[in-house]
Amino acid sequence: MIKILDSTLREGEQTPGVYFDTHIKIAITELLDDIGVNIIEAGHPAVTNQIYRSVSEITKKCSHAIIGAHSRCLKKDVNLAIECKVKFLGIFYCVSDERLNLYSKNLNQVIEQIVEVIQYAKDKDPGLIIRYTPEDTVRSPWKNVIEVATEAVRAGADIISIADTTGYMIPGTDRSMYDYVKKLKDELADNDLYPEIAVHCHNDRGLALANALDGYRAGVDIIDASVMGLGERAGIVDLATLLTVLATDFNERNRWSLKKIPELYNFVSSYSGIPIPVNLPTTGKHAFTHCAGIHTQATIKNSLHYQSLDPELFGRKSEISLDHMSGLSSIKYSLEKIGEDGLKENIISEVLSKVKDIGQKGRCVSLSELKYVVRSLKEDN
Ligand code: HCA
Ligand code: CU
Repeated sequence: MIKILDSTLREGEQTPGVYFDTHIKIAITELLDDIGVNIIEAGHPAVTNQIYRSVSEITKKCSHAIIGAHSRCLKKDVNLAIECKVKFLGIFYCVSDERLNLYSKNLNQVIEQIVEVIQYAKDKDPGLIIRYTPEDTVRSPWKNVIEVATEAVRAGADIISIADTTGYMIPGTDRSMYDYVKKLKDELADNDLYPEIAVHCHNDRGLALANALDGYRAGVDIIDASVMGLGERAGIVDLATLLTVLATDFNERNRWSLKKIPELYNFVSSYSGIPIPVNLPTTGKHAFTHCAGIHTQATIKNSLHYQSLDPELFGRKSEISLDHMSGLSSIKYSLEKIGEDGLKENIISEVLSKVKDIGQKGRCVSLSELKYVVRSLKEDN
């Protein structure tokens, strides 16, 4: 069964300008817990005192999910995370040739440091789940990745995460996450090593979800995501879309309380100051709203004509937009909704023209506005 790691509080807080107070982080943790994610990456305690305090507060609250911290490959970062009493530690260190040059270190020196820090963390807390991530995994030389992953697992890492740090992978090409996961699992298995494998996919090319699903099909154990895909640059995998696709199209039914998702998204949007894009799948304002006359006419008869997901999954309903695209069927449907179904045909046509006029100014007519449109037309007639 796939595990979901939510990184809204860590990667998500790396969105420019986003900052969550401790009590907001606790509320987000509780909502994530209600939804049923497995691991919550709560922050990197070495970054600021506030993050240190929030991570410690979050671990004190009872939670079903495993609470984790992010850490550079340094004992001082590990110490701070352990002080916060996390059960999961994500250590990252890049092994691309360019980075090694930048640090003026060779691969062996870096491996030595990684092994030492992982062993140190395991000694301090043998129950700690350790993930090692060769940052920018997929653009680093394969030889470096396999060597460092092998030694990290031998030193005690439980999870190796494949980071597509720059959103570089493309399904079905020689940059396929599916092939990458298979190859990594196979080569580690050749050495009798079977760590859990995670994927962390950035969305620079808009392919984060596609790559994460590629990883899923190749048998990864953990997928990283965040609310609205918040994170560095174009962010990472959007949590709601990931859970929806896994629950409806793959073998992960009934795993998550999807009805809680709108509450989580509205909350995170309010306190991050980042609006939910109207066209974001499942959570966007327009995710289940039909507009053009042909669409609305068919949808009113049978919502499946233009929908392959059931809005009820998220406690939502299909909606019809009233604007310059509307036709008579949208108008009649909406009039019925406001209890005005007995109007004469000439008034209905006038309502349609008025709605189209307003729509041409670039806005939609809400049902509450429609009542007044009808009232004034009735008075004129
Ligand atoms: C970062 C980069 C990271 C790390 C992922 C991980 C990435 O912000 O430190 O530690 O698993 O995308 O590589 O988010
Ligand atoms: Cu990242």
